[in-house]
Amino acid sequence: MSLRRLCLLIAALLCVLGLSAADAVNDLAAKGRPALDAQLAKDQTNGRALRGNLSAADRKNYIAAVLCLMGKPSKLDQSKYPGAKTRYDDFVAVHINQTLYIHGTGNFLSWHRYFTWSYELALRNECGYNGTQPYWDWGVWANDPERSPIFDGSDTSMSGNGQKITHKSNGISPAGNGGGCVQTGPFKNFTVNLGPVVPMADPAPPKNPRSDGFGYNPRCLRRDISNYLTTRYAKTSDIVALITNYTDVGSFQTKMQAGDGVHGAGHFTIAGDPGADFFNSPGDPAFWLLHSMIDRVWYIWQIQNFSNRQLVISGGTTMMGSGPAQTLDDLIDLNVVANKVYKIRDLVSTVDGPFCYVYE
Ligand SMILES: *[C@@H]1O[C@H](CO)[C@@H](O)[C@H](O)[C@H]1NC(C)=O
Ligand SMILES: *[C@@H]1O[C@H](CO)[C@@H](O)[C@H](O)[C@H]1NC(C)=O
Ligand SMILES: *[C@@H]1O[C@H](CO)[C@@H](O)[C@H](O)[C@H]1NC(C)=O
Ligand SMILES: *[C@@H]1O[C@H](CO)[C@@H](O)[C@H](O)[C@H]1NC(C)=O
Ligand SMILES: *[C@@H]1O[C@H](CO)[C@@H](O)[C@H](O)[C@H]1NC(C)=O
Ligand SMILES: *[C@@H]1O[C@H](CO)[C@@H](O)[C@H](O)[C@H]1NC(C)=O
Ligand SMILES: [Cu+2]
Repeated sequence: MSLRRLCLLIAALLCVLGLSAADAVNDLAAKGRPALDAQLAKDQTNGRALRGNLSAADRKNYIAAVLCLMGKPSKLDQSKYPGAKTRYDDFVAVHINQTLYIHGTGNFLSWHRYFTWSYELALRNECGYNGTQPYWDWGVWANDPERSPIFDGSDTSMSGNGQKITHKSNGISPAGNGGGCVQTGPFKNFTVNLGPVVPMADPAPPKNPRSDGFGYNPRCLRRDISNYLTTRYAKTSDIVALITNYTDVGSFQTKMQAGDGVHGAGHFTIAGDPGADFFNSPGDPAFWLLHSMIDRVWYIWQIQNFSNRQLVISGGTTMMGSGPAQTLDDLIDLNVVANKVYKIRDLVSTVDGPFCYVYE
């Protein structure tokens, strides 16, 4: 019996809404499932985690765990990272630290998969969460993200848009429907501590006392949600085209991160501060739902041709394009937010290596 992994048996606890919803992205996910299930059977795992839509009760549990993480002390050296006050901030600091080596690079997908999974693990192990990481399917609410269950401002949402203020474009999308402080929902009192590093929001947030962004700079969470980008680049048809048009990982990950790709569309739909700051974006608690969807899109792309889309790598090791090519043996080190350093090759399958989850 394989004891390589000990997966949590929590599948039955999750209430996945709208599972049979007629949606072309879900159809692709279903089409790839037999290959994934065959791999699961081979591994003799004793359970699997389902990432999916959460019921209202599960959303509240998820939110409570996130607030718990935001209330726990940082594990980072406070002399080097004085702005990292909380355990939540530790994740933000690790992302700021590695930003130039994890975007537009060969490790973009695997790095963020491990990062999001480590966050989910922290919610479970450090804050007693018994569910899985939910995702924000951009396509489902492309016409009106503000009224999606993610951003409707209710107590089961990730809080709503920022207060409407007069402001200018962030350079990627025109001024949206908010721009000011988030004043609804569970994260209305949340304090952003780190950054900014490269703020694109207007008006600009106050400068960080340190040039590396690791100084203490408490301020409100701001968002500037609108449907400008989701209606252009992150509709269900856009997601389907991304999954079906690109057959090699290089062109797939490049399109995903392009100016008209789903990754930027997701980030700049949240926008604001820290949402519109490439380095600091995990400081918005909706980041994790966005990156879980990035991970889901990669997963659906992978299972369209399961055996040929795991151990493949393309791209360089720095955002600016310099440096050697990325290899599957390069390491991913998340410092204090994960306790193990993995090779990329161990992080490419959601049902091998440390992972054992499927998307529903
Ligand atoms: C998630 O829930 C929404 C609303 O119930 C539904 O429209 C959507 O299709 C669901 N998505 C998945 C992947 O089940
Ligand atoms: C930032 O990266 C450096 C170099 O890899 C490392 O020594 C340091 O521990 C990292 N800090 C964080 C917060 O991850
Ligand atoms: C999951 O956690 C929530 C909140 O602590 C609790 O109400 C629920 O009973 C737990 N479910 C299980 C099956 O342990
Ligand atoms: C926000 O903070 C105020 C003042 O400290 C408090 O009264 C209120 O309950 C808090 N709201 C939430 C949602 O935490
Ligand atoms: C996908 O391919 C179709 C047909 O060739 C094309 O019209 C569409 O623009 C492509 N979409 C993307 C996202 O590349
Ligand atoms: C899967 O990928 C292999 C190698 O690139 C290719 O030869 C094969 O046609 C693909 N199969 C499908 C179903 O796309
Ligand atoms: Cu990132």
